[in-house]
Amino acid sequence: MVTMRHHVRPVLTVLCSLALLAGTSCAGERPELTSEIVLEQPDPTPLPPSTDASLSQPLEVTEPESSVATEAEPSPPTESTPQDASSSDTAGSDTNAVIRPEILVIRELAVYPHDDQAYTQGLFVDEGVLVESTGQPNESTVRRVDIETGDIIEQVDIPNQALWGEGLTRVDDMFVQLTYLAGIAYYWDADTLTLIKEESYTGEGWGLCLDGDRLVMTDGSDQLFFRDPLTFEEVGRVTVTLEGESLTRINELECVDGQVWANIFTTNLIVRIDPDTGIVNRAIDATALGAPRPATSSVLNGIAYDAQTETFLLTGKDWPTMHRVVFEAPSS
Ligand SMILES: [Ca+2]
Repeated sequence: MVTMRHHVRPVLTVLCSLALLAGTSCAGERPELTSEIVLEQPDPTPLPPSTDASLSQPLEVTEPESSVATEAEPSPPTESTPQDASSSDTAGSDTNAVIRPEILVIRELAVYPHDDQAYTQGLFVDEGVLVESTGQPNESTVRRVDIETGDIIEQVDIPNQALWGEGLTRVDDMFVQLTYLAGIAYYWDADTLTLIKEESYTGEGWGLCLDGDRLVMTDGSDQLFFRDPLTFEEVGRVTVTLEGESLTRINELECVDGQVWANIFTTNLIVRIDPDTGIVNRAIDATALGAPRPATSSVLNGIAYDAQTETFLLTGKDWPTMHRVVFEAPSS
């Protein structure tokens, strides 16, 4: 049993409601996924700005954290404990304290066209040009896209059209692209989009980004997997927690300045994760984008950081729009 101060419970409740309304969970109740299922669109419940000064206090728990990764996941690493969150801005001194994320809001700077036939699975900005990985059998591609016009500059199909393209990032002079269930990582020449090599891995492939000298990868669970960028060998992993509870269905990723931004599958929730601890230290409700969504499968997915403008680009599966945004503290 975990008890919380009544005045902070709504924060976790609202955040988790985004996932729960979409059939997912913040509490580690991960459904079995045998395919990239289509779920109902999340209820567009807006996340109110956090203006309650009392929310700056950490949650209190009566028992040490022990419920993380109770699924058939591999054992979590020992470093995944709230008290190790020294890099979090909200870290407390209580060894039982639960780190609570800062709630940010989206400020939209521009809206651009996006191919509404692009089932976006990976999104990356490469020197001002979008590089996008799309999924679905017979529709999986790697493409270069003009950010502002949405025009496809160059596109190649993945070699096996029975597979799904998934997360994508850049490593040296290559783009690395996951596949959903095949355990294959494609390495593409970043200049010519020709296939250089393949590496293999175990399990599902969802999101991918490069954090310094290691890849960060998700598989739909509550784990961030760290891999060698060239051999794809696993070099570590961490369990992701939101207010002390396992956070599952972590999808598309973006590594920025040592932190990992992530879409949470089938929700409008975007989080920032400290990869050293797995703790979510920022949370954003992207419902405010108000993007047209042509189908129930058209969930928010695709987050890329444009270093030239210090902005993020967000889109979704088959969304007709791409959104340039910044995340910031709510105005008081
Ligand atoms: Ca990305």
